[in-house]
Amino acid sequence: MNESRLPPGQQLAAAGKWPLVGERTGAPEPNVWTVAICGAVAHPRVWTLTELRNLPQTQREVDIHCVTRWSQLGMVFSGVLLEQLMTEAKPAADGRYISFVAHSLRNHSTSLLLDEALELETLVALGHVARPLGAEHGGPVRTIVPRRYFYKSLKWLAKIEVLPQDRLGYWEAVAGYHNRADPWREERFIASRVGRQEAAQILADRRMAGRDLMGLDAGGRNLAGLDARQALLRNANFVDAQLDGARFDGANLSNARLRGASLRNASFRDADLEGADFAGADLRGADLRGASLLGTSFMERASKSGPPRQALLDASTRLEGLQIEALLPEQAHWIRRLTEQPITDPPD
Ligand SMILES: Nc1nc2c(c(=O)[nH]1)N[C@H]1C(S)=C(S)[C@@H](COP(=O)(O)O)O[C@H]1N2
Ligand SMILES: [Mo]
Repeated sequence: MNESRLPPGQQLAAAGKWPLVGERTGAPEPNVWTVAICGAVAHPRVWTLTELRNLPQTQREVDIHCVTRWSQLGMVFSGVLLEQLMTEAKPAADGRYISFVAHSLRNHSTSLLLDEALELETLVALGHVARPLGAEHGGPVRTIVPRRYFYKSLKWLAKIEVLPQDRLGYWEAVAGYHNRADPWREERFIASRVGRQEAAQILADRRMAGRDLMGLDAGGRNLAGLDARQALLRNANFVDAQLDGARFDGANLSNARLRGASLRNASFRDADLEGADFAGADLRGADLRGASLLGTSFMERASKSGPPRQALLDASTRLEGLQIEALLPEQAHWIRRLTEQPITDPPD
């Protein structure tokens, strides 16, 4: 079954569905799209798309795993193996890293150890299921790096740089995503940006609004009424915290852990809740309108060790139909059932 192909903490996206994540379009297309190899290589060079298409093509079935907890298995991509291009370019002895740079407004990039990129059989992909790659998914050309979180797969590839030293990619630098990104080891984030003393002070003052507090550890804390509007709380730990009436409007809680938290009447208007975990949390009276819920979980999967933990939601929990559509299938199914049959008593 597919279960064994699913890394820890991931859930399947709906069959045939390929969510859009990150930048939605590249920069305006040049007349002639090229992919350049430069940096620590003996033979820097530039390929046009036609030249890439005329190189030997490889087809691969790849499972993709987004750090925001959705996976899609068996995606079929075709294109040129990075190895082929590197054989022509001949990396120098000191070329240890490889950075892929996008033709996009923010010059998005991501990097890998060169040896690792080759060993993982990185593909410079031109097609998806026998069709040209769609522009929203990085067409005409993107990289596909199997067995790494999908943020290592760059859309709109323009430049491949071989480097003696690593250059941190966009999400790795801005969002604190882990630089190796192995989904089987759940390498989602680097350690917290907040030191222990600073964290203690922040929790004592309860001043979180607008601050960058990635990975903050607030597990088990009493923070009722907290103001964390617009705070950057990716990967923060609020497990079993008391957060009744807390305000997280506009905050980024991507991949935050909120299992078992008490969140009655808390507000998450327009917050980023992608990949956040609310299993067992009390969300009665909470307002989640406008929040993005791709990969968010409210219910854990059934396990041998007992019944799955489920968040407590009822008719007073504010969610829009469209948001429920965006949830992963198992979650959406469960939430729909709940809204038809509201739960009023907390399970024990
Ligand atoms: N140029 C560019 N490439 C990117 C990103 C981005 O924002 N810009 N986001 C990354 C992330 S986080 C993911 S999950 C995948 C999403 O690819 P998709 O939109 O085709 O699903 O692209 C990766 N590559
Ligand atoms: Mo991602």
